[in-house]
Amino acid sequence: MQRPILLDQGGHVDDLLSTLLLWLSPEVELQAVGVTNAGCYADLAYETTLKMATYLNLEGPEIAVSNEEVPNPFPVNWRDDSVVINELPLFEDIALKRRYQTERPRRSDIVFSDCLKASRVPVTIVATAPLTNLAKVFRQNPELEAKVKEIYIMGGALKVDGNVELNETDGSAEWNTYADPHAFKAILTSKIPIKLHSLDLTNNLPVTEDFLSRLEEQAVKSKASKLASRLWQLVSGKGFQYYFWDTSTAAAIIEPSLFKYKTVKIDVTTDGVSRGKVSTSLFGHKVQLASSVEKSSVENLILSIFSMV
Ligand SMILES: [Ca+2]
Repeated sequence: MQRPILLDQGGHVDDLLSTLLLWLSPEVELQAVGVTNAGCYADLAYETTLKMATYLNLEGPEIAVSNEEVPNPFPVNWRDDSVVINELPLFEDIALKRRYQTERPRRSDIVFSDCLKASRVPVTIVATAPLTNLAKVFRQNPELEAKVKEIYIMGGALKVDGNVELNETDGSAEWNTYADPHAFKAILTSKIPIKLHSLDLTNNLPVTEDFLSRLEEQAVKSKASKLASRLWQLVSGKGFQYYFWDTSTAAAIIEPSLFKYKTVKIDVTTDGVSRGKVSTSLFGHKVQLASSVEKSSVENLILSIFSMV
């Protein structure tokens, strides 16, 4: 049986491609996708998500949106990428196609709650964005924690530097945990089992030229590969190193055996210049921290899933 999945994603290239991986994977049933105001403008990234589905003739999950601003918003230049992503020339192909989901979107937290309430089996949640919406779901419906099998979170930096470089911070936090540290803390203190995919691991997973040229080779015969290639090209090679942050987290859900985990106790700093910093703590909360993976196996899995369509 396919494993039911809910995904809350942050609208940037990495998030959009993770959505696609989970959507295309025969191993899982993607039931709902939330688009949140993380590294994007949620309305635009919502539209892009629909365009991807229309372009590839996909069917399946309800796409929801949350327009709520996260407490510590992402940089404007990242969010501005939403415009370019949404205007990808390749989407001009979809003008005459039947649009995916034409009605107005429902709010992410409502859709997630409905899915959890309706599910007869425990559901896996994936968050490649700040946990604002998911924390809201369980604040309003704590009984739904019992319906969650586990949550995979892309976020945090434990033994490595963070990636938030702002004057008012000390550089120890990763963007997803920084954007809403209180929401991260709320999930951490819940009963939901957590698998954490932090920068400690993803720093070893850069999106390389070699990988992109393999993807481009299979793009001749595969529309999903072509779309993925165009999206990664938008963000790679501009003096900025892109990583398989969210896409490797999606790979872990599709093929759990690729990753090794170790149990650690962690906590998060919620206020001050280190807000969003995740550290090990003797009295912290137990999580499974993704600790190792063969880079080539992640790349091969991603290439094989995109090659299917
Ligand atoms: Ca993300």
